[in-house]
Amino acid sequence: MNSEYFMNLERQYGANNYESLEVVLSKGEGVWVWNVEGIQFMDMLSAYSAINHGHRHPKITKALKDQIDRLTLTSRAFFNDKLPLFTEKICKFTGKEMFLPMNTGAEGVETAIKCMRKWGYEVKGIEPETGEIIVFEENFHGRTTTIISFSTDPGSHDHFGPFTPGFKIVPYNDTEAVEKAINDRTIGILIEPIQGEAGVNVPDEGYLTKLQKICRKHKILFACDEIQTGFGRTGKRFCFDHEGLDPDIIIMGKALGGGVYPVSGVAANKDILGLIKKGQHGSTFGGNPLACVAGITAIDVLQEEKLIENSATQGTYFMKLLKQLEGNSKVEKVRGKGLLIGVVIKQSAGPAKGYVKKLRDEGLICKETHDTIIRFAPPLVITKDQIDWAFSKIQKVLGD
Ligand code: IF1
Repeated sequence: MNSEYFMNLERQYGANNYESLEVVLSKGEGVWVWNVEGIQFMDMLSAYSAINHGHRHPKITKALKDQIDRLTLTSRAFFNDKLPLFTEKICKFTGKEMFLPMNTGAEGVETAIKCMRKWGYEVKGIEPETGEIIVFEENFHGRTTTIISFSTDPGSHDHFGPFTPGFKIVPYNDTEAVEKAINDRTIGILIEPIQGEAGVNVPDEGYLTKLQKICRKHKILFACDEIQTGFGRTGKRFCFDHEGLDPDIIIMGKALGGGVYPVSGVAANKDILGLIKKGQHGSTFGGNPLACVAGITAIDVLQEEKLIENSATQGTYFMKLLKQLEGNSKVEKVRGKGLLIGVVIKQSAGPAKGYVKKLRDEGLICKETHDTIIRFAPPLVITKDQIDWAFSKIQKVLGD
């Protein structure tokens, strides 16, 4: 059974909601993956930053195997002996007082939206069910019906209505637009510190600081979606750390699961998260012992192996190499932070997808976003030698 067989089988029985790159993976280790024919590729996508620790990190897989042999799922009808340790771990890691665990990123965002609204009505005194959350053009926060209600991407949004009201969409990287959007029903701001899906859209330095200040001035909440940018991806613990910020709500997911298991959640102080009372929110799988062990070990490995520091070091090095291509016949611009890097392909050089296929043929897999941007986001365990190897392939495909 070769790659063709598997792709055809999926095309026959699977819903067509993806246009996957034609590579059928069956094994992974560290920054490397292998297809069913045994050909090796470097993973430069990391499952959209969920594989920050590399594929099958031995400490993480061991912890999960041990836990699988003890206890996997209890529901929150009962306590288990891992969730308390996980909540403590996250609170110490984030500096927040409370944590609410969920599974997927979208559920984390939904949780944040519910918390923000409750705070808006019960603390800020906005008339119930009328509040507004400010969000940004080209945002990506997930796929639920409420979240796609404020998506500006027609593919994510159109024909999925009726939509959830209560969101005001303003341009990204524009503080005036935010000021103008604020009124007496405004609850807060929900933002990605770097817009991933929009094409690794890095805002101006100081922009997030200004947003936090605006929030404090108007006594509204500042919520950061760190699902893609968190846990070292951008060379800091969270992306907001680049500006020394302290968002009221931190939403995390992806890499929190150590590349194995869906783990997400929201961290905030008691004055916000404490408003969610018994029976008002939850999840069958959220906070299960397996998820908690994944989360605990993911944070331990991040710290023990200094993956955040490595992301900063290798990210700076990789960026310096890639910048050499800027302004050549194919590359318009290179942007990003840490190991979250977007390469903008010139319109005249044709669609990014063609280069993604050529890179795959060279043994490096990545993914385009929109028609013109290639995202490079390798696991944070990547070494300098591996970056050199990757760059030699990238140079071959994107160089003059
Ligand atoms: C797909 C994009 C990345 C996210 C942020 C919440 C979520 C995501 C900032 C939801 C998810 C995904 C989902 C994945 C592709 C990927 C993606 F291209 F679609 F935008 F990473 F850039 N907040 N991002 O980036 O998390 O519910 O998926 O766990 O195929 O939809 P989720």
